[in-house]
Amino acid sequence: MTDLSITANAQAEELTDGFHLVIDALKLNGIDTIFGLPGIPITDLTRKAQAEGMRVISFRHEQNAGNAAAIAGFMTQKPGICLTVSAPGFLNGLTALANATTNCFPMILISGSSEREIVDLQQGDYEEMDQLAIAKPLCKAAFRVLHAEDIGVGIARAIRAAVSGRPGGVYLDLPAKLFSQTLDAQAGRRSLIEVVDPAPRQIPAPDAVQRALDLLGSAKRPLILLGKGAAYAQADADIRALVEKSGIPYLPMSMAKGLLPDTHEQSAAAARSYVLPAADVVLLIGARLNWLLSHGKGKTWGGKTHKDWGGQKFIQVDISPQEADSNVRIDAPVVGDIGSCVSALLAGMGSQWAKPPAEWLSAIAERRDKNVAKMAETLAKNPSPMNYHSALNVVRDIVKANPDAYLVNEGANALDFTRSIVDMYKPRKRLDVGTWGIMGIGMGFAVAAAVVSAEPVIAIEGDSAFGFSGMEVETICRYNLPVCVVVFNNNGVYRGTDVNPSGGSDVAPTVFVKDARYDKIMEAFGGVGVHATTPAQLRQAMEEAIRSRRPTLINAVIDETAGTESGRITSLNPQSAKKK
Ligand SMILES: Cc1ncc(C[n+]2csc(CCOP(=O)(O)OP(=O)(O)O)c2C)c(N)n1
Ligand SMILES: [Mg+2]
Repeated sequence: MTDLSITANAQAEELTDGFHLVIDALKLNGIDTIFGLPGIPITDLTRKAQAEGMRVISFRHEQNAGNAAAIAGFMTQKPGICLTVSAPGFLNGLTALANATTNCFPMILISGSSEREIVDLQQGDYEEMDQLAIAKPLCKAAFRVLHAEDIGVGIARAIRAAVSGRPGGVYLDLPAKLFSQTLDAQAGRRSLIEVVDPAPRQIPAPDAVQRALDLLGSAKRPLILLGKGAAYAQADADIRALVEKSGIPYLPMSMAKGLLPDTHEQSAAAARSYVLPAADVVLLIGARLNWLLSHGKGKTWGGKTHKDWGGQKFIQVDISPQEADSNVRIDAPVVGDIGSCVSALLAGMGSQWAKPPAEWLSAIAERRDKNVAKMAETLAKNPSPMNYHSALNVVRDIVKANPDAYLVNEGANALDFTRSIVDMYKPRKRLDVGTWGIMGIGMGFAVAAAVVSAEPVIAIEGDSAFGFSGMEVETICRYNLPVCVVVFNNNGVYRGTDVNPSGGSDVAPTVFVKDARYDKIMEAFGGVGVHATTPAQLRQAMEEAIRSRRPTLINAVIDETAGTESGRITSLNPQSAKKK
């Protein structure tokens, strides 16, 4: 070796570059997984991240990678990372970023982008797009890094923005040129930031806590509503203690199911339509009064018309001070992180807290028992073809026997029936369409749940819902994930029975190919495909899937007449004033 080459080697060792700084910054902050899809300019970033020991999960479409990142964020309280190429890849990931923000899931969409000078002069670069400007209104925060020495700050800001306060989606724009910029290795290391306390606790004000307790204590018919925010908080023991110490009946929102086991004696889920209008004081914990709760007013709450106040007083525990009064008056806002608020409420309740009046509890129990008995009768039927109930009776048993399994769920009827029939037993196990009722989360969520937890995943999918992310069964097979997809195949969107009103040869807009065999898609990639037309076949296939942990897709044939338009939310469909 000549002296010259020794010097060159020594120099090479002392340099780092944009690629490595991004990876080092993520790793320094405990982020060990990237969900993404390679291409210019981030292909080498995916390779180098894998080489540096990160888990890089490659998808077939960025929206699914984005959904995976978002739900990984929900599960772990760390921002899930989605990595995409510029313009089209970025846009494909953007739906997931916006959905994450709406649902308060922490994620960071990192997209490569084209040459700033060319993009800004609109000179027609490869995949030219002003991505930062487009992302800004759709997420919680958006940043761009132009110099390698700022990567550490960029990643730190993105992490803080994603997880602090109300969590959400963050966009991080990394122009192609950044990756090959070099920096002295030591200076590079010094430029990185290990974020201290990224989601600081926010302690509620004592007077706000007292106001809430005074109101709650005065209630004759109190009710607790647990939202997704309560599930996210990972304050499971305190939340359970609060519910049990207060003796107050509670309702879990969809993704809060399992925070306490759905079979808990204080659950009022089976008497929902009774308790909402009848309650006089409602304690909202990490639940927003949006459309999913009929905006806290109207007939659901005992109001006379759809905008009428039902007369309830509300206590709202939320991380965001702006949430109160969004729809109706909040009499006692408690602002802080859910964990701190719940423990403050719990401490303030002391040891003498009086349980709610017995009439209230027995009125709920009576309705609940009646509805549960009615449901048991329906579930026990065995019609041919299968309907939602007979198929979900099986899923209900399988989830009961495997409480650690994740349940991913999307569709309309396939969603609503699953939510009401399948009990959950542990926190954060139910992952679904969330605030928007968005289709397409299925396979992204399933992949992330399996990758993050290594637990089995059951995905109950409407046949339409499945189509939005169905190609990811290849991803499930490629990574050999313990995912059991059950497609509830009723030949279409809501039902398979619509006919073309014009009499033309096209089928109706809601109808798919009849008797499709979705199980064959899984077989194409080496997984297990099962065609199930009876509950017994469905049960056997699901049991085997859980036991074997092999990627499985069960095509569960459901009566095509069984569903209703939009499932439980038929009333949201606008009606034409014109008769034909
Ligand atoms: C991204 C997106 N596109 C469209 C919709 C409208 N939509 C709501 S549910 C649904 C599919 C319902 O059919 P399926 O999944 O087969 O469930 P089923 O009711 O038939 O059980 C659609 C298309 C949506 N919610 N999200
Ligand atoms: Mg369907």
